[in-house]
Amino acid sequence: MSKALDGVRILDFTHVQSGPTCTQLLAWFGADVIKVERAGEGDATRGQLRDIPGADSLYFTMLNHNKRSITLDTKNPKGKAVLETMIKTCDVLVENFAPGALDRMGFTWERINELNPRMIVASVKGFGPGPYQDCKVYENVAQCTGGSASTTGFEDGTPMVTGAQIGDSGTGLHLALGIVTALYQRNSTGRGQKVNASMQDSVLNLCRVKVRDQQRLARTGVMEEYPQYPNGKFGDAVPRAGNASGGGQPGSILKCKGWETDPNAYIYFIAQAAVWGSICKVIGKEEWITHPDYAKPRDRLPRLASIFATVEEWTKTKTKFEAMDILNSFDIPCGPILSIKEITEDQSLRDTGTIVEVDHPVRGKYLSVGNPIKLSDSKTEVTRSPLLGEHTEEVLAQLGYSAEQIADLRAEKVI
Ligand code: CAO
Repeated sequence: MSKALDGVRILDFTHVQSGPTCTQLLAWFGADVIKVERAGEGDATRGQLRDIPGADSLYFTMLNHNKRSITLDTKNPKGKAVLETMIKTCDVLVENFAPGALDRMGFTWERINELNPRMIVASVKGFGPGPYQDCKVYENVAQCTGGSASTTGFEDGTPMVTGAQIGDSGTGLHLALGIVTALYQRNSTGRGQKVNASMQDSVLNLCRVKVRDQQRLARTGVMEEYPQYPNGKFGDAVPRAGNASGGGQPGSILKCKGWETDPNAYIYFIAQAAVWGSICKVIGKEEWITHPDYAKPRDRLPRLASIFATVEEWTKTKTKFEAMDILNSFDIPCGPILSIKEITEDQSLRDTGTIVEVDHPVRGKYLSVGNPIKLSDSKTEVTRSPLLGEHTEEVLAQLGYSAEQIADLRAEKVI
């Protein structure tokens, strides 16, 4: 079966997480992704958080599937010449170096554009133009500067980062969309362009509802679905909302049977207005269906804490899976708190390729998250990440280098 991005060649100059998640997605859609790494060490994540001595870490293997790897010293003049050949023959260059690194290497946008006017140059940076444009950034810095940390956590606690890598993988996703959009536009213009996604911007895009709330707060001084209502105080900025729902339907995390010993025996319960009657029946509070304090969504807002406490008396009598089944049979939206262990053991996620088992020549079999985006005409087959420089000879030969030239480059430690 053909792949959606068959024929697209990517010069993958990415490292760590944000850039590699982007190019991995493009590889899953069929692009030929050639990862350029420094000889000897390669992407720093190959050696980070190692669980098997001498084997590429899971951090690296899980972010670099379906790619080829070449080693190249791009600061050496002969290495630069190889890179120039690659620029001339690739469609997209993706990088997430610290600000200015590509320019310092001699590959400014103008230079790349001169070498290949059709090339798309896609970059992740921590910040867009402005006071912080020159700063290096990692995941949690982006979460803190993009609005996520100040709005996550409990009212009486510190700002909190989330386990979802919204700064890195979130930005990688944004960048991937920018790249395929630029490829599409190139069909009509014939020109490449720059694609920039900053980590702060991407996190903020994911925190869009909090910007909504900031303006609601400024106008009305109160937000009735937040846990601060009706008894707490609102300041002038969007507060941390605990586990309250981010949308128009109130929700909360409630204890289930076994919560005393199992840290994940909880369920997220949404008191959706459309099924209020069913909720009342399930928890044995039929009188709430018509009671003036509970019948309408607005009446319930000042009573949310006590309503959820009452629902919790019911959820505590069920396991999270029993509660899920019963509530869903009444169309009541809810979700058990699944541990990563439970998720990785979930057969249905394996059946769809969202959790995959991959074989690696050094580490053996390991689990990974597959492609979460399913295309019916472009199925993803996850193949292992490349060993450092595994494809150097192969790629250079494709670029027209003879065996002798390749041997010279190796002798001079350029590759
Ligand atoms: N050959 C020769 N030199 C190479 C090379 C190669 N193949 N690949 C990289 N280099 C050089 C770069 O040119 C750079 O050199 P200079 O500093 O002399 O210009 C150097 O390696 C280091 O690059 P870096 O500054 O990007 O790496 P770092 O480890 O110091 O910083 C990071 C890492 C992630 C903080 C930084 O790259 C960054 O801020 N990137 C943008 C934001 C981002 O993507 N962050 C998310 C990372 S995932 O959490």
